[in-house]
Amino acid sequence: MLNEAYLGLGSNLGDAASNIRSGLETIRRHAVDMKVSSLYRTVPMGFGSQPHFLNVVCRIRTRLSPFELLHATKAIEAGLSRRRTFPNAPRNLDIDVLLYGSRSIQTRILTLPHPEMRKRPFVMVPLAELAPFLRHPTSGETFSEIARRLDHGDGLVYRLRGQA
Ligand code: PH2
Ligand code: MG
Ligand code: MG
Repeated sequence: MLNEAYLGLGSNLGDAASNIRSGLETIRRHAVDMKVSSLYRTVPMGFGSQPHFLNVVCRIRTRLSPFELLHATKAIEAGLSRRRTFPNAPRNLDIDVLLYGSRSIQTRILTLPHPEMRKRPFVMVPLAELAPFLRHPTSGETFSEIARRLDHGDGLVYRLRGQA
């Protein structure tokens, strides 16, 4: 069975653009097709004095289950030698599963839809670029409505170019 999933990628350590590019290349191997948002430069949220992030969101169609997909993203992060020092520390590459169809999942290792996504301009702006009219599975709002409502003043989210 093919399922549609959305993933968020972020990097603020080392060569962030190249980390995101190689993350995307590996994700592509787990997907029958993939569409990637523009690349965004974003202000770090939740942790002040850090380098800026590069963020993208991608949509894939995949035969992997949600847990297989989560496992794959962890393997890709580990392959890019992400150092887990402390929560929200700078990272080579962070890949978050945002959505898996309209599934709601609540387990210790995976919560879908991603519980923080609606608060995060660095997720919602690229997501609204890919799927403006798709609705959040639990709130029912479209992604463009959510993105518009979020405060992204002061260069919080800055579109760099048309494809990561
Ligand atoms: N990821 C976080 C916390 N804060 N801020 C930005 N701008 N981009 C991120 O990817 C990000 C963050 C936790 O994973
Ligand atoms: Mg994250
Ligand atoms: Mg993560």
